[in-house]
Amino acid sequence: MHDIELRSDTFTKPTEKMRRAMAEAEVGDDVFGEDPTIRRLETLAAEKLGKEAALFVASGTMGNLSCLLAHCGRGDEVILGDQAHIHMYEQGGMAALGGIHPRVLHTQPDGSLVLEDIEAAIRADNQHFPITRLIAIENTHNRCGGTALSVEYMNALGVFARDHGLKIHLDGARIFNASVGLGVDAKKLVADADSVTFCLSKALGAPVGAIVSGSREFIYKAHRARKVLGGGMRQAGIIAAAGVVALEEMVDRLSDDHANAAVLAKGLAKLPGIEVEDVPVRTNMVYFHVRRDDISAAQLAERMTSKGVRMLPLDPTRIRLVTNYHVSAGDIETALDVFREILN
Ligand code: TLP
Repeated sequence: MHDIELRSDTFTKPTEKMRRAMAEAEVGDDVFGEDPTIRRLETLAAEKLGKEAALFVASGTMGNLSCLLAHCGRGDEVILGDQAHIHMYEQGGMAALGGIHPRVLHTQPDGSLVLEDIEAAIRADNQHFPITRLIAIENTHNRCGGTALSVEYMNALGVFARDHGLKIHLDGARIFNASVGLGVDAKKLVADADSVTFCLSKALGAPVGAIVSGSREFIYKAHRARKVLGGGMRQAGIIAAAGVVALEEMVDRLSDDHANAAVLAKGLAKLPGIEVEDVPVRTNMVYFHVRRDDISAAQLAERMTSKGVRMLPLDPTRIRLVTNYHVSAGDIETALDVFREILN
């Protein structure tokens, strides 16, 4: 039996078609703006999101930080959630490298921030305070179980931000999971965001890379930020080629991952001492708690791994599972059999 990899969708490997496209990619020096494959990827990505322009970056983290640096100067403030990936897992890059001050609010279980909470956090014009510039939001929301924020919420946030003279950055690492999960065009989900990052190297299966998108003027600034972060890459069309295939061929199939996650959640919920976290919109993640005296989350993960099913324990009781391109419906049944064997 092959290992069933449920730790993350970042483990996905490039498809045969991606590898072929990479081998055959036309390339040039992208720092001179002369890599045709990167240009093609950026044009395609901007079109998919209904934005004027896009920029290929090395990773989601680089994309988010390039955007924050483009929106904010030193001493400016960003309002974001305490469960946001940018806050939890990006080394505080905005503060470390940009002198940007985070204003952290409670993330709601559905991944949203309450507009009244944001309003209360906006700084008055006073020499003692930083200047509030930006709201950062995440969709799908990783630590909130991969659930998706709705178009209605994003629209309301957009109206609110414009009323208060603030910009919105969307960490849309998995924005196409949100779009497929909600059954709405990604364009609608990002229409109110001034900048968006999404990842090619997660559920979409490309080996490397992410995209930043926004207005032409914004992308000009993000491009400068990418350069100072060391992200000016030369013949990177060789990796962008896989990104083109990811966007053209790997979006619609995300519904398979979501269906597999739903089956997994349902099966797990039947096991003794297992509490599956409910989410408003199930995409490709399942978070659950091990509430038993005889086995901890780490021990369960270890025993599952020894039987070929890999998962990510996050704290003493909580485990994350992420369905992905390499996990079939049959694999889900196999994984559930192994869970039953260990827990029943
Ligand atoms: N998330 C990864 C790792 O942090 C563990 C994962 O496995 O989920 N935004 C969101 C919402 C993300 O989930 C991630 C990565 C990023 C940004 C950062 O992307 P990379 O890893 O490309 O820098």
